Amino acid sequence: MVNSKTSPQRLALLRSRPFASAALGLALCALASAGVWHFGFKPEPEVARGVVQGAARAATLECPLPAQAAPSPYPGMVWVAGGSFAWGAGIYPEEQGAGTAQVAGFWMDRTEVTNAQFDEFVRATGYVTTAEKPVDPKRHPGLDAKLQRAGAVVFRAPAKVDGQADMAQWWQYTPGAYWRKPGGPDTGIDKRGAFPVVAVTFEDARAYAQWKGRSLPTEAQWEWAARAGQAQVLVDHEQPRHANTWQGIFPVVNSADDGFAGVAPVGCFEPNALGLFDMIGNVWEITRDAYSPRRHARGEPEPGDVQPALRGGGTGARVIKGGSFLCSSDYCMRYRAGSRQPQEDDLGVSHVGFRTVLLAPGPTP
Ligand SMILES: [Ca+2]
Repeated sequence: MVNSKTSPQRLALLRSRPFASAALGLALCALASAGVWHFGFKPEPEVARGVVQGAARAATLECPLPAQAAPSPYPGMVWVAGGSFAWGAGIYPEEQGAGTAQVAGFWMDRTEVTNAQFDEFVRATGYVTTAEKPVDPKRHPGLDAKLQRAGAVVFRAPAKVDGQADMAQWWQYTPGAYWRKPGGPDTGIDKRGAFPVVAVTFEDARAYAQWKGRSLPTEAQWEWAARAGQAQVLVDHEQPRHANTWQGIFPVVNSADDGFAGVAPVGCFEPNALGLFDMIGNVWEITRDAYSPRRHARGEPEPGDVQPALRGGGTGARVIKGGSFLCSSDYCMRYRAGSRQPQEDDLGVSHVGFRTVLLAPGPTP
């Protein structure tokens, strides 16, 4: 982002190691956009413990999905008819409009990919995710040895915060965290098969999609699907009532008025007009598009438009969409179809997941 508060030093704090790329910090810094900060609040016990995956009050472990409104030749996917729309949401600089995007029709998962679905993939292929492998020193030269350990970035709600400058107060690089242990070595996903898989990277998501014979959505496909056919620039930035976001004072008080302090199982909120669940909130979703601060309707950024930090020795970054359970009205209003953030390609985070798309003929009338 695209935010004056972002600096390599702060990013280093986030991952507790020197960043070779600014991307993750940019992504997480989403959360640092503004804020009204209040100190000394005593959070709910669930929050103080740092809920990563779980409900605030009762343990909602699954939300049964309704039958699909229309028969689908691809179970679990819905048809998104093609169209064109004006880019832009206009809250943050990187969201500004850039002309018109045209999207051909495609099929899309109606939910985020779940732990159970990802487990099928891993069991079938033996795939090992990025977070399970030590960091490649060639991709992150000069990295402290202890920080080359396999792991992922985990959100932990602090009991209190001392200013907003240090995001390491709630983001911690956690060795041993990966999709089966998304909060760290002492956590797990037992009984959480219906939750979206998190702590996966672009490479992991792409591997899953390829295994399914599918692909990851482009930013345009994703945004068009989240808009559910609204072609005009979206200006509304009200916090949605029917999505898993953060209610309260980020990051210390989460009233969880929507029922969830952490990640929710997929499909717990009303779907959009196309029948797609959780496009807004819950977890950010990885797209196939390389990130640049400016939008491009056709996907890949133009050569001169990639951030210098993302070229050369650093890793790439992809656009992620839709916000997460951490988006709040006082801090990160990214619970919108037009929101976008960069996410480092080789770093898993506890609030980032994905869904897949399929290019195939549409339903027969
Ligand atoms: Ca919530």
